Amino acid sequence: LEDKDLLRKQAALFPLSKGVKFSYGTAGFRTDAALLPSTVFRMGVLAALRSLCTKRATGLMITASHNPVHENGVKLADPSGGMLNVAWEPYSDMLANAPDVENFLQIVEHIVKRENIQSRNAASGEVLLARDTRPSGEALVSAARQGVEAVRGTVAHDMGVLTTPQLHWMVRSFNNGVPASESDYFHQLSDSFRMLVELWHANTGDSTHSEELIVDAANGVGASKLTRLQHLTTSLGLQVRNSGNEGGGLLNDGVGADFVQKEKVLPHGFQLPADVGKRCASIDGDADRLVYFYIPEKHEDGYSGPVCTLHLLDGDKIAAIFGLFIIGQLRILAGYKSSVSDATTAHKAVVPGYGEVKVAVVQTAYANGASTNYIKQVLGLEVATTPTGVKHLHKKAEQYDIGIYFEANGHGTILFNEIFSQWLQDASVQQKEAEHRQAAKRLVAVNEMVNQAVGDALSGILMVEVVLRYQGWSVEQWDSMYKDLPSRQLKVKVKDRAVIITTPDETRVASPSSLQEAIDTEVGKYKGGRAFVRPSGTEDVVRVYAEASSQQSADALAQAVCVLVY
Ligand code: NG1
Ligand code: ZN
Repeated sequence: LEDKDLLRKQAALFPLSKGVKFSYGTAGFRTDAALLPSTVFRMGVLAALRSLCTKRATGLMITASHNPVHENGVKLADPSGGMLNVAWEPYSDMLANAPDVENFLQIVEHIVKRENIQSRNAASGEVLLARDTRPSGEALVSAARQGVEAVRGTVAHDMGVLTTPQLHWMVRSFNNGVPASESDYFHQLSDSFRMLVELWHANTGDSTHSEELIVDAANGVGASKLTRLQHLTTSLGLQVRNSGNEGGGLLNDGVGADFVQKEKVLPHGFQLPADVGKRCASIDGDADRLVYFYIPEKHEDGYSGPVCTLHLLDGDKIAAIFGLFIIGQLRILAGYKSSVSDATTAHKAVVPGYGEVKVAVVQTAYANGASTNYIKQVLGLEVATTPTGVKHLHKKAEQYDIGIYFEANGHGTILFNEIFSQWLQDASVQQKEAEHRQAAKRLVAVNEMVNQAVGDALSGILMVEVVLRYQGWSVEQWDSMYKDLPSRQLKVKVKDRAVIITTPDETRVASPSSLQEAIDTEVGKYKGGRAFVRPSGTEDVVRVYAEASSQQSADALAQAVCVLVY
């Protein structure tokens, strides 16, 4: 590196907090905001090095997603707009934990050598910075900026307060040489939404607006962004609650997608009986997760455990309705009469002029078993499974012409591969039949609208709303695509969660093997039972997941497995 003295001087301003061990984990560093300045400064340095190495812009986001407001975190975006390349994760751990400045400099040197990073004089590295609405964010962005600019030859651009997916989108667009401002983001989403709505009108002649969607914005950054999106998309009826405005509630406190998905209870700001039957959604603190829910008219499940007042439509159900739409459009292109598959027609979409379009839904072990069955058996789509963490799902989804990926918690998107997306563009003008051109146009618009960099609650909402209109479905009708198997997710605090090592697909414990044997014995006691445990990558806990044929059994199985872990 050209200017070691500059780096030494700046690094000395950010001494490591004592007694904390940092780990990049599933999705970046997260902890109490007060402990983070040194980590964020150092990640600024790493983002700069990654940019110099790839000769493209990278991104750095200050957020702790669904975690409490006093916490914060930092995650890096790779030049593609996706998560930081996993090969670089060990560098982030090494840098974050370097005990002193000299040690830190040695690690920087090591990275520079190993990655063959050439020192440059002109500004050749660029890092885009952003933060969510946490009060600690401003100071941390400043630490990040100082880190970036302590590496000679790189500049930082502060993009202000954004959702995580907006920053990833910007990095991707910036590197692709297309318009990349926040207003470009909103226009791209709303223009393609409008296009999809117009193509729907053209089909049905229907111009009625469905009932408005009520969104719980987790008192976070998504609230103001949704409002802005709404101004641009007049036909999207939207009501934002939990917007985090002054005098309102706290970020992620009894609100938001994580709370709703895990606890399955109503977030603050939603009431019985006023909200019964309404179509509702929750996003998380940095707006990269989305779940839908509604309060049913009456309860059929007679179970009197913890009060379950809402019906949840999680990431699995979002993946299912997206899969339904995609396969429907492909079937039109393939020349099938009906867009819905039935027993007599093959599920495969072989499109004249392209060949077989490879489509898959990518899930993790947390996907509800009923969703996997539905996607395979009813939609006829391939289901691929990866370990937890968007970086794994994203990578897998990239292997298909269209890869739909979702974690049960609502993080996911739809990826189109470049060759297929080019073919669709051509097909949207060149296909002979108007019906075929329209189907291609719809898929082109979906490709534009749905964030290609990372899961995005805003583009996810637009997509769900479009598909519901095409299907003519209410939220209840969507919910009835399949019935979730009763499940329970719990977490256990243990002395050292690293003791538990799982198989690569995370469905079994590899070590200690006695634990897996004991889990097997418990699972064997329940009809249709399934359970697994894994150490969390973002919290100091071991997660326990169980499914069974009744809610009571799922609860009991999860409890029993917790006892084994403890
Ligand atoms: P961990 O803590 O590793 O389980 C959680 C979520 C992931 C992912 C990350 C990042 C579950 C079971 N796990 O990871 O899916 O979203 O946080 O936010 O929901
Ligand atoms: Zn998030």
